[in-house]
Amino acid sequence: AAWAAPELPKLAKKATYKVGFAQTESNNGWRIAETNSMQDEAKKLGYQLVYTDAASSAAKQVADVNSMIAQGVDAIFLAPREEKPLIPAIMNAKKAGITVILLDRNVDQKLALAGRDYLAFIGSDFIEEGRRSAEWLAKATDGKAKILELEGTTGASAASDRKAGFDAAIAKFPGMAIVASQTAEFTRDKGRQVAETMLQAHPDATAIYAHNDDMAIGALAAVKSAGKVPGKDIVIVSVDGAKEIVELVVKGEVGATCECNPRFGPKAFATLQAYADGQSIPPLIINADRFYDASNARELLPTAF
Ligand code: GYE
Repeated sequence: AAWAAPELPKLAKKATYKVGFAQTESNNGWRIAETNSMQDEAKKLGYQLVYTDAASSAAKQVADVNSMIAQGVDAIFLAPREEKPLIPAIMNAKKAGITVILLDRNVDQKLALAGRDYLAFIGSDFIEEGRRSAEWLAKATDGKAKILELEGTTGASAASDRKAGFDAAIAKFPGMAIVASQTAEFTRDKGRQVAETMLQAHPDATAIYAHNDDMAIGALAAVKSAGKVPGKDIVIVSVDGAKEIVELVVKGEVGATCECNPRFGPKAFATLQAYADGQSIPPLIINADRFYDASNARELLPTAF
């Protein structure tokens, strides 16, 4: 088992900090919006930001965090790609006396615990996002749907929890079933490829649930090239709520999307400052997500990321 200090590292009060932000990858709009938000806020506060991009490799992300520790940063913001591989890096930071805040994805709570091994997790309730997507779909289809599911990155909390929440909710509807489910790694390209194969194998599918907007947009292209009419033959629901998909909801090509807001900067840095000020920080800081469908997409579009 990883070595764990009994107490969380303290953070001294300083006028300015050198902080790390260990990003997972930059291959979708959501990630770029998150990075921009973190960089903007650091700049606003006059903090030095050590930014790394793990380029979709958990191993590289571990090395990135270890290098931040070696550089003596005051604190580390980490968006852990997967739930397990980043645990040793989190424990290393704790041992080195560096405050860690996890952003957007969490780690396995049996192996490293928020509030004990790292200060806090800030992000969405992914189980709830899955549940809300399922419940919207149940309403939209009168509880009857043959669903193709595009899963996010295997081992990522955002993927496993969005699946768990969706599964639990559709279990209450005997007319709803997932007929195929496969990872498309949260990317648009794989979303299109996987949806294409699935649509060939299941020409009678009536719905697509994608764990993020990028995969949904890829799937939309696959639906069209299969000669099906999105919104009529196939209803698509996803998670993230990027402007690009909210526009597609307005157009009626995508049914709905559950928001997962990537603008972490202000909250992330405010949490760090509150901790340095001696305030007690809740271990789980959960963002409030909106939900976009035909009833509100046009009105909310200007405020989407
Ligand atoms: O939904 C997806 C991104 O971890 C919440 O990861 C995040 C997810 C987000 O790549 O688009």
